Amino acid sequence: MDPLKKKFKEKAFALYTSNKALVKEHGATVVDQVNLKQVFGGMRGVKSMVWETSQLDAQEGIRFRGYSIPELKKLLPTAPGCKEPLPEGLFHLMLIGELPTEEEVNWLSGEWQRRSNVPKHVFDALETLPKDAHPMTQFSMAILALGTESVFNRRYAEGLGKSEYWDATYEDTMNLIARLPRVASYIYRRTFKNGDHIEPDISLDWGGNFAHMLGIEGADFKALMRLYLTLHADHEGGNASAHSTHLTGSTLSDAYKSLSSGMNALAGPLHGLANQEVIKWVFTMLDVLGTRTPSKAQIAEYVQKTIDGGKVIPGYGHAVLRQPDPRFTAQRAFAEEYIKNSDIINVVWKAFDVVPPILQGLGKVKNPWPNVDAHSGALLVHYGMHDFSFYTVLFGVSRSLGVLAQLCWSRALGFPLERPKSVTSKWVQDYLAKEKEAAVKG
Ligand code: HAX
Repeated sequence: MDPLKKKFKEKAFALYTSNKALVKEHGATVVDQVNLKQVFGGMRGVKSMVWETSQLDAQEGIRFRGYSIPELKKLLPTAPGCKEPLPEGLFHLMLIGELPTEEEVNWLSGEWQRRSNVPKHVFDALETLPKDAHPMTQFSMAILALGTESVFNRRYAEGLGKSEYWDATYEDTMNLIARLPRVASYIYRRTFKNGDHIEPDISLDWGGNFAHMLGIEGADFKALMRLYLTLHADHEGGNASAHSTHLTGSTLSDAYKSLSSGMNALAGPLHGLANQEVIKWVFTMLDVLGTRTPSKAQIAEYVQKTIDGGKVIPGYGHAVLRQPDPRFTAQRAFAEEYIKNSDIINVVWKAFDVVPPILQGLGKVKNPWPNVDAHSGALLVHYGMHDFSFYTVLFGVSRSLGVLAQLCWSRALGFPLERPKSVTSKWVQDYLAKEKEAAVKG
């Protein structure tokens, strides 16, 4: 058994045992109540699932196993000569709840390299799609095609016992994460670079090798990819990509089908596709205004025009957060440190000053601040990646780290099939009528 799996097994067994006792003793304790607004309003804030790898605070933002992003930037191991954290380190932290040593992170980089071979039929399957199929469609399909290798499915068919589900899921998780950079860069190069593919560099770490295979060389882009893949990895369990992965996984569907579900949710413009929409919105604005260096007043006017057209301002707002997203702040700090004077980044920074007061003025937007997607496109454009429709794939490669680490936990903790109760509008009307009648009767 590999050292990471061995540690996971110890931790998971301990938590499984203590959770069983906890639910036995306190199973009837009420931890939340649901009102009608939440029933009709996308279940905002309803505490109804367990997610071990990270937790979101509305004011403070995300904490991964208790660590904030600024803390992780200091504490996670880095690649030689690079200041940004290695995403391998965050995966280790999310999976077993401990900060990794440099040795442990190097082991993980090597392990993912060892497992990274993508079967030929996955590339063949991608080649059946037209080149202009959206990269997220290609990505989701490629993940399903990788699933022919599922260890869980093979062992389940052979009669795998419940107590071993986590073991096979760990194997699928490690294989799948290891293979995603190769698959994603293949999609990028076939769609945007005439199928001129780049072989992996096995001397590099997971994120560095991904940057290399995308074909954007230079230490700074590798640093950006390591940071990007760390920042987008997890955002607790209720967001649409995490929840879709979790829900599908709860049927004992394998890690590949579960992640593919999550990626389909990420591909919506209210979620991960917002990173593509932000940069499209910015460039359309620059075209309409006829300048690459608009004033704040010009941006404000365009923001108002977008809202008047019945559209949202992409990259702003959040279902849970009520402050600027620390993932936005971390990307801004990266730009301040690595990039001197970029027109496109200046536009994003001006928008940061202009958009929130306008959204606040609408009186209905609960969070007028930028989210994770407001900044990432400008950084990618700066380093020469102008292919906006690929951006959500980058997000997806990163998101695999959190949702698959959690899938291992869900299996280890024996989480059951998810099955909340739904009601009809008629049921709600009848329920309210009965309540009224009961109140009248006293
Ligand atoms: N621009 C204009 N109006 C906005 C807005 C924005 N950025 N954000 C919210 N609103 C509007 C909503 O559309 C809603 O209007 P109606 O009542 O007329 O329907 C009202 O304000 C209340 O919405 P809310 O409660 O503040 O926000 P929700 O929890 O319903 O939705 C969203 C959260 C992220 C979907 C929303 O803020 C939005 O559409 N933002 C723009 C898209 C975006 O950036 N998505 C990415 C979010 C982060 C993420 O998941 N990344 O992957």
